Amino acid sequence: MKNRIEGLGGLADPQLFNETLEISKWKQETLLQQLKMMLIIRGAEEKLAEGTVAGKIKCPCHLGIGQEAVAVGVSTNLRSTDRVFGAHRSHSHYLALGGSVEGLFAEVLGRVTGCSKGMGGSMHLYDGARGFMGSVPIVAATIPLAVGAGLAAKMDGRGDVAVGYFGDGAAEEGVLHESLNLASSLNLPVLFVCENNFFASHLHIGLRQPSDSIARFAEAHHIPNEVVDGNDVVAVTGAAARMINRARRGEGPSFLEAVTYRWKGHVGPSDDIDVGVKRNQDLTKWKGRDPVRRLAKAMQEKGFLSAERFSKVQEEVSTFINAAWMKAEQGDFPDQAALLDLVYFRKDEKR
Ligand SMILES: Cc1ncc(C[n+]2csc(CCOP(=O)(O)OP(=O)(O)O)c2C)c(N)n1
Repeated sequence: MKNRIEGLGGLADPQLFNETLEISKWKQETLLQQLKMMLIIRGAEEKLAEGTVAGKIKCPCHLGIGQEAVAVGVSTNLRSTDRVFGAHRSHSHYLALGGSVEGLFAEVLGRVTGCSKGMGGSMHLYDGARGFMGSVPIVAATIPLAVGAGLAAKMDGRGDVAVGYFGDGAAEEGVLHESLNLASSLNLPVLFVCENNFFASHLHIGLRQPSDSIARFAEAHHIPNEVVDGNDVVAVTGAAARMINRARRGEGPSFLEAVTYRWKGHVGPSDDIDVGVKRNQDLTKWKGRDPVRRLAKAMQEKGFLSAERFSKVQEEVSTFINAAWMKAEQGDFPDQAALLDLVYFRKDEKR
């Protein structure tokens, strides 16, 4: 197509940016926590894939396997009084803030013990105590909610920030542009995080846009922005730290474009090789940019993590995930009355 530019350059090429991470400036303890969290997110999503294949999960699950570094890098810089909003692919956003794995599993299994009392499923996760104010599958709908939370945080004056996660597809909704405009005009403490995984459902960005870069929209609204390798947890952590610190200091919104890729199809456990012209070859190449492997390798090379310790961590995570699944399966289903009691808000009711 005429006029098409490749704004992301090398970041869009999975044969590049797959080297070992540069971790020398980072604390071993933080890196180990990040590695564990990425393993938990991946393990939990693999369990969800299994549960779907086994017919135990009835709700649609949008898996973000391959994209773990984004939520983990951003969340490393957040505190529980910050306000975070996700979308339809938000298991990682909820878990990286410390959301309960059992609560996630119980939710997708429709049990009362779920994080949304079994009424929401995979796309309506919530953990207010940890600052996860919810995910909503109406594409781009949570972006203005994050801006509203940013306005509230500014009025409260405690240095809290609001974060809105969304995909490259959501950037095609007008509300993103209205949200960027308002956040910029009112100088609100909002971090816009775009996980650019190139696809909106089944359509590649090359078939939808004249450029594969999303941060260009932030430029138009005079919002400082960075484009990073979204499969490098250290790069994401560093960029998010700069942006969140600016927001806490009252210096307004920022826009982080994290370039990544999802290993699974748009929804459910299959690879969806049918989704785009080159996904078949690209998927294999993108697995070379695996965020978990790259961090583990860097830690091993620096002597921060022995092969034995890594196996032990993987084993611990796997035991933890299996136990959470078994417990979640034991939860009760909600009463039928809950359909009306929990889905509609009644002002006069205590919850
Ligand atoms: C307003 C609205 N339009 C369309 C859809 C159907 N839909 C669900 S996800 C999706 C694609 C979203 O792509 P992106 O924002 O890039 O997120 P990703 O799935 O890549 O994580 C679409 C079109 C929807 N849920 N809401």
